[in-house]
Formats: sequence, C-alpha cells, structure tokens
Amino acid sequence: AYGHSSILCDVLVIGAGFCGITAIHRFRKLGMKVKCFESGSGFGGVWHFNTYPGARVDSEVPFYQLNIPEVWQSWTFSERFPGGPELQRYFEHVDKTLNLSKDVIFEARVVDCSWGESELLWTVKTRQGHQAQAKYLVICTGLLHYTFTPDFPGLERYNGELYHAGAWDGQYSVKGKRVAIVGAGSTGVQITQEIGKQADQTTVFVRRPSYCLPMHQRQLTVEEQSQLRPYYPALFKAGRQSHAGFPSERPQHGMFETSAKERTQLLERLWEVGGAAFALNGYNDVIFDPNANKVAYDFWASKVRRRLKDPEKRKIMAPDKAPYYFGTKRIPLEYDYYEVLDQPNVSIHDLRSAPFKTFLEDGIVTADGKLRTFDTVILATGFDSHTGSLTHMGLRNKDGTDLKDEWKEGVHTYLGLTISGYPNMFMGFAPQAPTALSNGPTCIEAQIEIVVDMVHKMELEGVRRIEAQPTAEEEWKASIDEMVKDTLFPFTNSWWNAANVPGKKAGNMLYVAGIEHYEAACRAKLDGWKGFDVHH
Ligand code: NA7
Repeated sequence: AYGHSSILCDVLVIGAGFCGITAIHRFRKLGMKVKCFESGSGFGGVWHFNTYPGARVDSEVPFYQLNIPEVWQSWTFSERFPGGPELQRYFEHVDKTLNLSKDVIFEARVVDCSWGESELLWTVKTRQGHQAQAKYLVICTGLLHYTFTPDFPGLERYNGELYHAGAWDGQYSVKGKRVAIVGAGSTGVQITQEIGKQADQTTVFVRRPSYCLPMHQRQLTVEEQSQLRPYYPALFKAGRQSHAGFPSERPQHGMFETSAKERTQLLERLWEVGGAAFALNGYNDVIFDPNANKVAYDFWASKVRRRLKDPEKRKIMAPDKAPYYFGTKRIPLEYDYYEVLDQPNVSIHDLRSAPFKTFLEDGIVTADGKLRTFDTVILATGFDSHTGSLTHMGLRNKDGTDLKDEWKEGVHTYLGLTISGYPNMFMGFAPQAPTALSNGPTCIEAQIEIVVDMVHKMELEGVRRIEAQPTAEEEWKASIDEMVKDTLFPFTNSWWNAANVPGKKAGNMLYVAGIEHYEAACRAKLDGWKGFDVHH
C-alpha cells in the first residue's frame, strides 16, 4: 500500500518511549522478530514531544532509566533530576547500545488495528501508508500523548503566538515578550520556572495551585556515579519490590501516634532530603486520614508562604484552607518556582475567583473585567490522559468496534494489560495499573516482563490465542476500586482519574496498592491462565 511493503513479524510494538524500548529489547531476547511503529521522529515518547523550556524528570538518578546493564554501565547523568535535552541524549545512547533503530519505523502514526480471526494476526496500518501483520500486538503509547486544549471562549480568535506545551516550537524565544501561561500542573510549574526568568512580563493563570516539593537539584559527578553503579542491580531490584519504584521507608505508625515534636522533626528531615521524599517517606495515613492530611498541607503551606512576599500571590498559591487533599493530585518538584512567581514582572491570576471571559485577537478578558494583552499564550493544560492514545489509533476489537466507542461508558481492562475482545493484544503503561503513581521505567519493566512471560508461556504451551474474559475485567475493576475506596484520592479530580477532560467518563484509572503488589496479583493469574479464554 502507498509504496510501502507489508511487514510481517511476531510482535508489533507501537510507541518507542521507555515502554516500547523495553518491549523491543525483551522480545528480542526471546528470539522473536519484533518491529515497532513510532509516530515521532525519534525515541523517547514524552521526552521526544515535550521539549518546552524547563522540561525535566521528577524521578531521581539512578531510578529513571532502563534496567539494562549494557545501557547503564556506559551512561552517566549530569544532574540528580535530568533535564529534557539530557534525556534525549540518553535515548540516543540507548538506541546505539541496543541497535534499536533497525527495527523501528519512525513517523509512522498508527490509524488502524484490526484482528483477523482466520489467520490469527493483527493488521496494523499507519497514516503514512505502512502496514504490518503480527501475531502479537503490544501497545506502548503512554498515558500522556494527546494534548488537551480546553474549550476556552474565543480562543480561536487569538492571533498572537499560541503554543500547547506538549507541542512546543523549539526555536521560539520569549525574550522581550508578554507571555500568558495557562495551567499550574507539573508542566505549568516547570515552564513558569523558566519562562518567568526570560520573558518581559509573565502572567500565570491558575485554577488550582500545585503543592510543589523542593527538588534540591544538584550536579552529579562521574565519580559518585561510578561508585554507585555496582549497587544499581540491588537498587533496581529494591525499586521493583517497592510501592512506587523507589526503595523507601515510611514510619510504621500513624502521624498522631507520635509526639508533635517528633512529627515535625521527621517532616523537616524529609523536606531537607528533597525530591519526592516528603511524599514517599512520610506518614502513610496522610492519604487516608483528612486530619493527617491537613498536618501535611499546613507544613507544606508554611514552607511555601515564606517564599512568597506578595500576600496576594501567597493566598492563591498556598491558601489557608487546602483547595484539595495533599498528595491526591500529582506533586511537581521545583527549585525556584516560588521565587520566580514572586518577581515583580510575574503576575498570578486566580481563575477560581475570576474565570476566563473571552480570548481576544491580542489578549484575554477575565470575568472581573480585566483585559490583558499578550504576545504569546502558552497552554500547559495537560493531556487527554490514560486513554487518549488508545482511543485515537483505530484500535478495533474482534467485532470491529473501535475502543473509542467501547470505552465511552468507562474503561475496562484485565490486569491493566489486556482487554476483552482484543485477542493476543497487550498494553504497557495503560489504565488500571500503578503507572502515574510510580516511577515510569520501574512500572514499565514489571509490566513488560509479565507480558513477555505471557507470550513465552503461550509459545511453550502451543497456545495460539488468548483473550481476557469480561467477568475477569469486572473483578479486576472491583479489586482496584476497592483499594482506592478508603483513600482520599477519589475526592480530587485531575488527570489521575481522567477527570481533567470535560465530558470524558472519569473514574479510578490506577492500581494504588503499588508495583510489588500489582506484579504479584498479575503473576498469580498466569498459572492456569485465570481469567483468560485460551485456544490451542
Ligand atoms: P495537568 O497536570 O493535567 O495540569 C493541567 C493544568 O491546566 C492544571 O493546572 C489545570 O488546572 C489547568 N487547566 C486544565 N483545564 C483548565 C481549564 N479549563 N481552565 C483553567 N485551567 C485549566 O497537566 P500537566 O501537563 O501539567 O502534567 C501532566 C503530567 O505530565 C504530570 O502530572 C507529570 O506526571 C508529567 P486544575 O489543576 O485542573 O485546576
């Protein structure tokens, strides 16, 4: 078709970020013929597409990398929390080391996937005219691929520079410009932290503030990484056996089973460690008990308020009463976000007190009647999360129904790895798994190892077709909903529960009990193929 010959392979992987790369590598090791379609022009997934100023990972070295010795033995990061450009270089190193490119077709956006029952093959087509057939389809398209732009009144009229952070123009400079940034999630925080230093005037439009934690960024030396490298296998293993992918230790007791003095000492210590320590190693009841949660919020707010001299800004970014429970929405890391916000040439507009009224050709009017003009508007408004990539690729079940239509009434998966109606199809880093609550590469490694083991088991047992049972999906959903039920997560809407896109069926998308439990739960099903229809 269209001048491309059809590819025939054992495994077709879609997406070449951490997940797709892990899949290509592991299936190759099984001796299978693997090919990959990637919509972008390079490796890295979110790191390929999110090139906005300030893009940086919030997971610290050494955990945010592939647990593949030939890759990590020959790579050194320069910072505790590596930035976007360094991560892109890392992916080039991965490509070279594993010789990946020969099996990846870039600029190949999948638009059609259909299952052929007679030949037991998936046929996958791309917008650019490629076609592939494979026994197994492994979808690694990530949680955050399709950008989300809210339906802001008059936005189409605005004719200054307009960017979504997820589709940044690398050449664009904001020097001397008046810039609006909409959004204060992880992306909004990172972009504000950089753009606020470069632009002439910056206005940040905030609906709910993020509860940012101090990154305590620092340079890493070659020597300290050489010294740590022998311990990587043990560290990666400990990550796999942990909740979030980082070895961590929480107090065994609740927040109120200790004296106020000890409590404050622990919180102070974790604050000094920086990164996600305050969230990961603090008291577990913060996520269950509103009173414990309030203590965490008040501690956080007292730290942040000190860094904002402007009382109005303080009120918006760290209000007296928490606008939502601490830790129930993604916690970004920052280094001088609050100092940047406090600059006189940076203003904050509180969208809760005065929402957008309309965008004009050259600016924005808010409900309080204020008109502000801008050269540039940057939307850091997030993504059609969890399902966006899966529902925009013409992925059809055995009866020809598009997943897009099937999931309108809600997401269903089995183990977060398969979907009933989609034989011999697997997903990594998809809904109903520990994904967003964990260190990406660790969760991915656990999931892809399970998928590879399933395929290996099929091959060994002469199983030609497996398919998840709808009842098994219902049980899976019930079990993960049960886990979240007593936590404070359901009280907060965000992309974590797919509630950030109006009209989309929201709900729990996460396996909140952590990677170690997740993996055990999945593996327990493999013995005897529990929950699967199996055909030899
Ligand atoms: P997020 O976390 O979904 O943040 C989106 C931001 O945009 C957030 O501040 C939203 O406010 C704001 N937003 C979204 N819709 C609107 C409307 N209609 N009006 C005003 N403000 C709006 O996306 P990010 O790109 O920052 O981060 C995604 C993940 O990437 C991140 O969690 C990391 O894991 C990496 P809200 O908070 O909903 O009030």
